Amino acid sequence: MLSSEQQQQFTRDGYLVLPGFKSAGEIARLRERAGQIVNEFDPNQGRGIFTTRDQVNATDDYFLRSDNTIRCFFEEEAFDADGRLRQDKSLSINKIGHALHDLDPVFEQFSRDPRLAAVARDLGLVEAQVWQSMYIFKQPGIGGEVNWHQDATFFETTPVSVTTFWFALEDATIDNGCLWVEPGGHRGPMRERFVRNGDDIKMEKLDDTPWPDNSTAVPLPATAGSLVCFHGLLPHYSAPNRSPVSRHAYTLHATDARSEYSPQNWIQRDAAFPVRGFI
Ligand SMILES: O=C(O)CCC(=O)C(=O)O
Repeated sequence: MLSSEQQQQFTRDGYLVLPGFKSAGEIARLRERAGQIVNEFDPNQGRGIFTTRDQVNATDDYFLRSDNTIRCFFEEEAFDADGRLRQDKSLSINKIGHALHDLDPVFEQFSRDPRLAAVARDLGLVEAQVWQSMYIFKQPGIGGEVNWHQDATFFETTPVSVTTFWFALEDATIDNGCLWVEPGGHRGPMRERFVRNGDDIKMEKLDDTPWPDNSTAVPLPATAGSLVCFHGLLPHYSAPNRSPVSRHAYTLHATDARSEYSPQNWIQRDAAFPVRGFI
């Protein structure tokens, strides 16, 4: 599926952009289904807000129980001082997570794709296991920043194997909060570990290496339909969306079953709900 040049690029830079990977029809079906899920979501069931600012304190029961279910999270700036939504519910949700790929037939069809399985294999995931899916809205005006992080923080394996598959469902631009990455930054250390013990969550500091700044970070604008793949140690970030247009994206996080998956990762599966690959 990938040329040796693309594979070398991934090894060198820690990421790879594949424009036009998903068709307009596939994207339209996913967007429509996400809209239905939000429409059916009753905010009184849970007012979970998603923020990457002080993520440990923001982690609550609503978040923890979204590990193997489907839940909607509000943008941090969705509510006014009186607790009322500032804009329509459909423009207030930050993301839907985290088991869409296993529990929703439309998301499952999008995520379980032989072409995706081939890309994963070419990137070194010999026995891919897909642990997490997120539909990220990055809403106009209030879309929250995603602070610098590495995905291996959340999906620790020995050796490191987590790989992110990020699909642009709309054009992602500097204005509406596209991804930023540090080319080659995946050769640096893992800085933090998000550790779960039962319902107790901790962020452990592992290394003091600073996060990238403007001198090393580059934006990754991506047209709708693009797939961006990145290495689990690649530092990445996205700015708040202050523009009038949304930036919908869908992400999958997969590890290699040949590596050892930490029993302290926040998402665990068992025989009743086994983790599966891309096909
Ligand atoms: O889409 C974004 O803004 C960030 C996504 C991300 O950090 C991830 O999927 O790991």
